[in-house]
Amino acid sequence: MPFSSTTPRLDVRPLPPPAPELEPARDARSATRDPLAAALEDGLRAFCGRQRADGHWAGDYGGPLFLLPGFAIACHVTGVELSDYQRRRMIAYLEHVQNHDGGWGLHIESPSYVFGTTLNYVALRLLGVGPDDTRAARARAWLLAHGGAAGVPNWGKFWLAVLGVYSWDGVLPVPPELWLMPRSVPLHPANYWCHTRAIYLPVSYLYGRRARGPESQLLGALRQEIFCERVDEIRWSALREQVAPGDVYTPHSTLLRFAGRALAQYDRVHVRALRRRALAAVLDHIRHEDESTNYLDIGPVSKPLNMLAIWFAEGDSPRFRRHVERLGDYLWDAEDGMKVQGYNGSQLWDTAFTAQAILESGMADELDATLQRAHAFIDANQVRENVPDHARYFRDATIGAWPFSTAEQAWPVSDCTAEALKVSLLLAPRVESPLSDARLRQAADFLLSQQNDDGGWSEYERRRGPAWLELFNAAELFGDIMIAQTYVECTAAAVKGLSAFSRHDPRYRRGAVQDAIARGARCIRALQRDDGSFYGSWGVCFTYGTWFGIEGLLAAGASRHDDAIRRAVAFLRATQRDDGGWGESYRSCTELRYVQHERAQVVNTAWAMLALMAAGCTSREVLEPAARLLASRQRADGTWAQEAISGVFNKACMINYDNYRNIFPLWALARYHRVMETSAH
Ligand code: LAN
Repeated sequence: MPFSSTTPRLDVRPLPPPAPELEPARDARSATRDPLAAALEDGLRAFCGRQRADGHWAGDYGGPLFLLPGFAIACHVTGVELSDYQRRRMIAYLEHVQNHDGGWGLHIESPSYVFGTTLNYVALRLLGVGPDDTRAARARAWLLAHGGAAGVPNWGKFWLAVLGVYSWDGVLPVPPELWLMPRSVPLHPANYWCHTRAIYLPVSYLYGRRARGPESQLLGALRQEIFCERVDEIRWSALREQVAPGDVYTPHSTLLRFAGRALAQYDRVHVRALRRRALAAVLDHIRHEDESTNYLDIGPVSKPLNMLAIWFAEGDSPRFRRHVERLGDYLWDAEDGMKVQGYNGSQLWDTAFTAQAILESGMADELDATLQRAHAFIDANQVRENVPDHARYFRDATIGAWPFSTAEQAWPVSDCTAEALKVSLLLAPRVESPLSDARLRQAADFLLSQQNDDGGWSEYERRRGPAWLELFNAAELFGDIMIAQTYVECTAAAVKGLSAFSRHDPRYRRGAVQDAIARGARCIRALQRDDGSFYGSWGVCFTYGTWFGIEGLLAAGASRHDDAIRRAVAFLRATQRDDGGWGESYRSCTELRYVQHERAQVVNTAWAMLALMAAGCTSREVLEPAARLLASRQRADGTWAQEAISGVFNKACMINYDNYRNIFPLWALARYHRVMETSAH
């Protein structure tokens, strides 16, 4: 082992301390309070009591089940040590999320996949669980009954290949040479969706070097355990195109198969000097991404992959150590065990929503200290400079924008910018040092710079490549991941943000702002489906998308009587359940049609209520049962319990937004009170 006394260790990053306790309620609350008013008051106080001192709300951002194995493999290959406590807690998590049939899904609510089962089985073993342990044995039985690891999706193949239990010949080629092409070639990774690009980067490095971890007895044992075939009899190259059918969301296209074969041929004869140049270029990009994000990297997949690439390039170097230091930012230790989160958190996003909920509640003065801290967090997390040499590294100018998590992660997002901009304007009158006009203008500039040609917005970057690049999607598990797409959520948020900005600063780039809003609104209209709904790409699902669609159109100046608004309202009315609530299954996201959950969900109910009330609905008959349903699900301590998973990405993978179950019921109840009060007068 290269280390002895100074072995790098994994450390969970501690949360900032809790915010000071709230002042007690001003007036003694009467015992005969209206139960809906009480639900709002008690709920807001309870949730505000969970704020951290730096102003944000922390939350568990787990859900996907392919992240922990990546971390476990990266730590194993590079010799990063986990404490006994961490191992035990991670094993506890894997046990907690194991399905009854012994396998693991793509995410915590998914049926078992070969992908999830292979990777989490390997993770269990790397964490020290023996092959005869019941959890391992049940998982292996499921895996072998489903064809074993041979047919694991491509992403699983490359994780197993760097670990050293799968041949790189079985992985679809990921040539680093693509980075040397002119950027004008559509296939150049610069034109991909940023997450795909960020993953292609280290994978092409590891593939280009055929990197694999040190051989050990454990790896020898794993090779015996995870395949149905004898390993020395496997024809690896035939496995490139073989994927367990149950795992496939996007089948390989003929073009991809053809390209894969051609590239595999090239790989056998590749020009050495070209490969060296390509690897050097890739490494340069990896270092840039690492340094410009403080070694957090854009997400939980590229993070351990970049760490591996640096390890293979440099060994136990200072850069490698910096990587190890930031692994812990992705870990979350909770009742269900220790997991790797989908991001380094959802800090900014949750804070911006919570502040808006409070501001709509009539309790803003009482909760002023909470709002001051939220402002401080939003202020501190605006991105204040572009990443160095951004254009050379295919990054956009991002000055003035806001990220989903923290500014140091340095990957701002359109809708996060829009929500933060909006809430900064709302908070301005009550805070001592509101954001300067110059900073607000930078945020507006960012939004203007990010509009797609179709008038819509993507999340991180404008769409760069042609639609046919989707034919090269080699991650069968997901849909639409090759190029940035236009989303109703991002578009509506950007329109809302720009229209709030234009009221505040009407003269700044007036023509451009108005034009962007009008084009955004046209795009939203084009995204509306025949049944009046909007498909939500980041929340489950049509209730979420429709909430954004409605509010975006209204912000662009549509009247409540606009046909698009009426159709969206009719859609929501038609999906309301007999108990007054709304409840959507995550299958809405994958099946692209509204799928009722068995039970109403507080988060869906809140989104639908917010949307209806925004659209001018004041009907007690519609809203009161929904509000009562929210109140009836509230716990004695004022918070709501976790229900079904409510976030999604790439059509197929669900992700947990821990704070949504509190933020949205509170926001909906707040709006309900306002609406009922005004309609009573
Ligand atoms: C996120 C998290 C936040 C989310 C919103 C801001 C809510 C959304 O409105 C825009 C898209 C964005 C920023 C988003 C994009 C995709 C992410 C980064 C994630 C869902 C978190 C995890 C996911 C990332 C791609 C996971 C890594 C796995 C891959 C398959 C690449």
